[in-house]
Amino acid sequence: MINTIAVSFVLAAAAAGAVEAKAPAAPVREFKSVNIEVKGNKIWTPAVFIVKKGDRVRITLVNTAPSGVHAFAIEGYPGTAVSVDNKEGANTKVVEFTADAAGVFRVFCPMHAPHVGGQLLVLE
Ligand SMILES: [Cu+2]
Repeated sequence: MINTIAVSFVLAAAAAGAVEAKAPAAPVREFKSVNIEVKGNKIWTPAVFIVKKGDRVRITLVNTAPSGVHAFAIEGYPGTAVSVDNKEGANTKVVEFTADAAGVFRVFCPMHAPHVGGQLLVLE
């Protein structure tokens, strides 16, 4: 009788463990990048984002450049393009996506060609 109860308890515990053994969610890689201006050069800094394929990526963008609105986009990742105002209280936007393709992708401001660019590196 005691053995039967003990076996039942072990089986129940094993079943409970099996329910909890789900695949872990992809990690979220968080970044904050600020747009600054140095002697007329507009720069998102940091401008290099290194993640692994499958990661969820969240980049908070803050525009402090006095020249006005600037944009942010990652070539090859549609949906990452946003414009960010520089007005206090309205100068932050969040870009979020899944890094589902490995490689090197250009980060740039679609509004201003001479903007200092960056890179998204998605590792296999
Ligand atoms: Cu710009």
